[in-house]
Amino acid sequence: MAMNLLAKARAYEEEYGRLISDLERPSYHISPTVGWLNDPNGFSYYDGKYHLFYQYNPYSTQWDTMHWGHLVSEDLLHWKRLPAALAPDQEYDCAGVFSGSGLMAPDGRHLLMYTGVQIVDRPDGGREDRQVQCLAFGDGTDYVKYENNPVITPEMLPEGGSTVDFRDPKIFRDEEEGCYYAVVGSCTREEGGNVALFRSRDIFHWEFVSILDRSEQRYGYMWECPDYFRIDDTDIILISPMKLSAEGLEFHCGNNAAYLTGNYDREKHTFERKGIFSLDYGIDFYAPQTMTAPDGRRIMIAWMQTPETRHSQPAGIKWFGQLTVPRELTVKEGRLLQRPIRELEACRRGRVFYRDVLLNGHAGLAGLKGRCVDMTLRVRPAGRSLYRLFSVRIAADDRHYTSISYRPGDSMLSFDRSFSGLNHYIVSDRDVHVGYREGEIKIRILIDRFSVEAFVNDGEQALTFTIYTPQEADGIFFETDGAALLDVEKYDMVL
Ligand code: DQQ
Repeated sequence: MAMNLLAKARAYEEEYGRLISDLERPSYHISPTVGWLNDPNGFSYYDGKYHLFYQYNPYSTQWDTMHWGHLVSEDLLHWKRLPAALAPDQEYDCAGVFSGSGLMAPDGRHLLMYTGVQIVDRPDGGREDRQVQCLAFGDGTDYVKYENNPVITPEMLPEGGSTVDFRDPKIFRDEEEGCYYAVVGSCTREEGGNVALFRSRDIFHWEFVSILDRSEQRYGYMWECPDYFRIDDTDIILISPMKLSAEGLEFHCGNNAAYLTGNYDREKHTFERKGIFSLDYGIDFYAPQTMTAPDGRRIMIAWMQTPETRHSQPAGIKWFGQLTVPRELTVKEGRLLQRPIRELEACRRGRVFYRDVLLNGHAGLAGLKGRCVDMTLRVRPAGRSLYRLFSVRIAADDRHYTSISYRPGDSMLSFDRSFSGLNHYIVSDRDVHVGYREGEIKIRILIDRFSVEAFVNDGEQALTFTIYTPQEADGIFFETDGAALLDVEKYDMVL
């Protein structure tokens, strides 16, 4: 059975993946070989290459029994598709090979740690998931599951730990201690989501250490896809909390992606939280995962969709689900900054540059159009009076546009994709407060065929959303209420 499911998935993606032309896909964002993609998994550097796996159902564009798809790259930019890495072919993972992480094992093999899901009988006669943490080892292409899986079971959690919601191990090595830790997403009925910490000396035998942080019924009932890392002197935990209630403009209702800042006490294994913030103020961003590049950069990548928008698919699409561009993370004044990886700049072609363009009303500029674009806008008041509104419309034609608008009077940035061609009744607009700089704002916008990622004021905030506007809609226009000066630097992205 073991070989069959993986061999079947590999044969399927080989046969049907080739039927999808490059033009039907995003140009510089990752999409599945065929079928469905969700969370990034196993993001790691192994044997001189970046490896990136993803939650994968090759057989349809809907979420179903999860496999792991696989890509490899030397520069985080050009990705080569490899055959599917894991299939749900064991008793303990037959209902899905859920999310997890990757690392080089002590013996030099590539180690994947993932959640195995099985459906079991409940004492009351019902059926429910049972989620356990498992290992697989490989050479960078082929992986074999560990014969003594699972290595972490929910019974190792303190009393009240869920056997149903216990998933997404992120493994990391503590060089000083010479051991391994894994953070795992979990929850209790009383407190909601939490992050559980486990430790191992040899990666095979694990012990529960502590609960690092918890929702206390304020930030969602379950925390998925946790990650932990330290940048400068700040400890950061990433979480994907499920079913949050909106809080101001920071969190929206439903599934969010958030980060916790604070201090991790390495002796007591406690985390003292200082802040909790949204990771992305757009609509389609979930389940991020990070890795450390060989040069020390902390790089994050995320699923560019959320569970809520998973059914809003254009008719006839042969793939569904994209990943964001990899983003470099740094910390400034206790907050994360996110910038697209610098490697992306190698794709820039055909520079168009304008300085000090006086805008007052509606304007288009020669050379500004495109659906695979990296464009930076700098806007500021023209003279002493403050403009009331600046707006850029992208992916525009006479029926469609997607807009990003800034109102300096109340430091509000808004985007709206209502006219991007999707005919589903889904959330299409969002507002976010941005830092006030005397009416100045800088926005870097990455447009790909099916998405927009905006980075505000050098990465202080990011907003990500998908668009399925017809590709012919490639106009870029500006609109102001009041006079403003604009600098534009725009490149076509050619991979
Ligand atoms: N997706 C995976 C889970 C994870 C969720 C299943 C987050 O492991 O918790 O496809 O999107």
